Amino acid sequence: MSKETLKRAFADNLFYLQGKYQAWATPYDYYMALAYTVRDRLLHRFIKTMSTYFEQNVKVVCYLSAEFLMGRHLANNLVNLGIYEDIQEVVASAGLNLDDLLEQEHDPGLGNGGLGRLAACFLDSLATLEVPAIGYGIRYEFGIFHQEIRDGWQAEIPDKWLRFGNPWEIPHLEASVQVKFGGHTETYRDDKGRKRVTWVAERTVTAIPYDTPVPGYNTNTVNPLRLWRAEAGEEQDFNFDAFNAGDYDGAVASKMSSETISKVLYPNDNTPQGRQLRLEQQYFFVSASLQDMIRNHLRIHPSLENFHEHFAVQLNDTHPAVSIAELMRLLVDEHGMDWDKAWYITQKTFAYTNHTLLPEALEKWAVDLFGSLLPRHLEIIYEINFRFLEDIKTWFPKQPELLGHLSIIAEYPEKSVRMAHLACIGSHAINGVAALHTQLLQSDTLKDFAALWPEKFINKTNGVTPRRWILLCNRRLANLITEKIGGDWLKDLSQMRKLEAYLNDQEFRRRWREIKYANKQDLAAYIWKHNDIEVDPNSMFDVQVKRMHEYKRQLLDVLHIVALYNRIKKNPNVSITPRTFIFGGKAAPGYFMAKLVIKLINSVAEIVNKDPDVRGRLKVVFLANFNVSLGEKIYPAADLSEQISTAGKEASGTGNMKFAMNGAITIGTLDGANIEIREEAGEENFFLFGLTAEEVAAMKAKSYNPMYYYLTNPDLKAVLDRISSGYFSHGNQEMFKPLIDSLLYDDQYMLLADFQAYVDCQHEVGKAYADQERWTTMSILNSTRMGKFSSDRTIREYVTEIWKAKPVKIELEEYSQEKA
Ligand code: B1H
Repeated sequence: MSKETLKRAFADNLFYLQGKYQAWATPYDYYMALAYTVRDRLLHRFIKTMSTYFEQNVKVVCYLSAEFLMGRHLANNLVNLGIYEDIQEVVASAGLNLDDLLEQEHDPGLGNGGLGRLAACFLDSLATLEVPAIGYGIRYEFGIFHQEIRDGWQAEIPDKWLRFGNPWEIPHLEASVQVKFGGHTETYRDDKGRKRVTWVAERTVTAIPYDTPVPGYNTNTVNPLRLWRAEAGEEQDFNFDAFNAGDYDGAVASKMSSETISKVLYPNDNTPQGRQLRLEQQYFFVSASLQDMIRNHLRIHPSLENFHEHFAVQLNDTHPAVSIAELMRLLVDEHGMDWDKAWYITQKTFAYTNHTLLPEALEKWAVDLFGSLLPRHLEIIYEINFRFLEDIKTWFPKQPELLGHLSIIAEYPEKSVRMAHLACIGSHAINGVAALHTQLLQSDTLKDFAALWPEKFINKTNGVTPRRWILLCNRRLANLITEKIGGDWLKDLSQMRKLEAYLNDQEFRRRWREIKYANKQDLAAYIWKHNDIEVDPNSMFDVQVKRMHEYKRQLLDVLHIVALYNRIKKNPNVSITPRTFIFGGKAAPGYFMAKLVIKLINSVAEIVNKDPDVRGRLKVVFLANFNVSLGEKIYPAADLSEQISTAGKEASGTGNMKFAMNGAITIGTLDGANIEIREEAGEENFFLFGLTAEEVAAMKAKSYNPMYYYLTNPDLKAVLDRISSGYFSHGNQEMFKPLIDSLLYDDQYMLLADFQAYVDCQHEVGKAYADQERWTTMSILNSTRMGKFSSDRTIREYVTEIWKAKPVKIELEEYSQEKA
């Protein structure tokens, strides 16, 4: 790939695709021209990858997920193709700045948070490890809303990410499939006299695939992310009868309603929306994806009997769990297979990842709703359940209570389909996403299934891709690492340990600190531009960025800020380590308490930031619209990573890993992957506080009384009283009352029980930061010891232990080598 060729292609694309001369081109035109230039280089590898898979008849991993939070593509593609520096020069020779062009790309937000971003990191690792894989999901027309802060409150703006075109996707109308909904079932006898069922649907929707190439780092592999868009089935395209009768909008009404299926991502993280449209979305992409697999399989195989030897299908939470009933329907009803054989294939095909222990987050569908939308699937689920419970009766004749515990159908409070039960029964492997989470699944959430099939349960601790989360977002650090230990760490993150040889090298330590400082200066400039707040890069950047949720306890962080503020107000000369508190995160639009916490953060910021007594020692900043690209600016600039969920509530967390890789030190509870991060970093390099999951459960069991802490801890009382007094709300004592009341009278997430331990631990953090030598050592060791949390490690485990797939080398021919 010569620079001359790239330069020529860049200029040609501006002219032929954007239709512009240089003189008239906008930065967006240049971005598009560059994107097409890069896309052309990806396509050779993409097509070769597909044909190799086909010719070699390999086993393909299919990752089914309602969310793929990919983040911007351009910089990632440059990095993975190894042409970042060349393109930087090409762009500079046109008098442009690459960073400016990269900022033009709309961040595709087809996910809520960690679950969607995990799917994206996995695709990066799969391609990097040269594993044949395809991501299947939904091409939402509107992704996660854009968040603005107005008068301190969150406002939601629709995310029109496709408005200016998307150069990264390729639609394949010729590969469309039909997806049915509603109607009823009928039985008949086939030519051999066997009883069969057919589903007479009420309506059909066309699913059109859009493929986005996903390149591996430094490999020729480019795997597809295949996202489905819903279009009205042909018969619904246009109702001429209605049209001719003068009913113009009626003529397109059913078309519009079919097309709402892929219209918008539900913006709830960790809380399911029990709406019919959500179930329609789930079935829509599941059915389209399975039909796609079957069609591909039958191109090379005479039958579906070996389907499970060629497809490993991973269910990213229960959102695609209706897959199990759909594959049964396709095999039995559409392809005439016996039930038992079909069931064997189905169980061998699927594996299920659970991502949450929160009971309210486990998906359940009312049987009536389910049956009216998917009548045949409800029958199939009843049949699966009947056969399963018959087995249970024979195996455990003396434990009739097991039937109710294990049944796919819940009877109370309303008759519903428990999707996690369906997923467990229909899969050969069930995994949690961190060691503690898997343990709690086995001892609590799914304990009856774990007792039944202990061998199905397996832990797969999450990971994140070091390409995006170090190389792309922190080039300064990446260059230093590569200078010292060479570039192999990008494919084997455990090599970062080699850097520990420089731990006592003064020059290295100085550069380590300089890099963090420079990253903090960049973030300070961003904050100045977007929030009009001046922050000091010498202060500790204390950061909590993640979705807003009560269990994540952003409110505990605020209580600490107010505690520090109270100390300053009592004695303005008190010595405290200067800190900049940085928050970011979206609240689900209907989640009142989460939105009120955003308002509180902004209200505290308003008072604290301008109080002369504070003298700049505390600054509070809420950064609007936290997303992947804002994360790329924040993680490299953080000193302290806040991972303070109530123990037992955060399944894993993945932001915790991104912070630590970039040299931030964690203050955290023994929750999710924090436990393993602490194990790897060393306990002396981690600030631990708070109740353990076991203690939380024990305290709850003994009836927890938050009021006790309020009445016995004067500092805590002063904090809550200051908020209640209206001090941060222009005298309005009602504004934050719901938050204070929830703490005093319920405190489901035990903030008050952990308050003092948190404040004390933060005091230790402040002392450690004041000792810059100590802090530097801790920072280096956090970063060098995160090898375990590369998603490459996670994916290797899935590949060998669950999917049983093999890497495949993609060879490029002469021609494509050259054009590439
Ligand atoms: C996680 C979700 C989630 N767990 C329902 N569950 C959703 C549930 O739209 N919905 O209905 C959306 C998302 N997300 C997160 O998964 C966990 O909270 C994190 O702890 C974990 O790191 C992440 C990836 O495993």
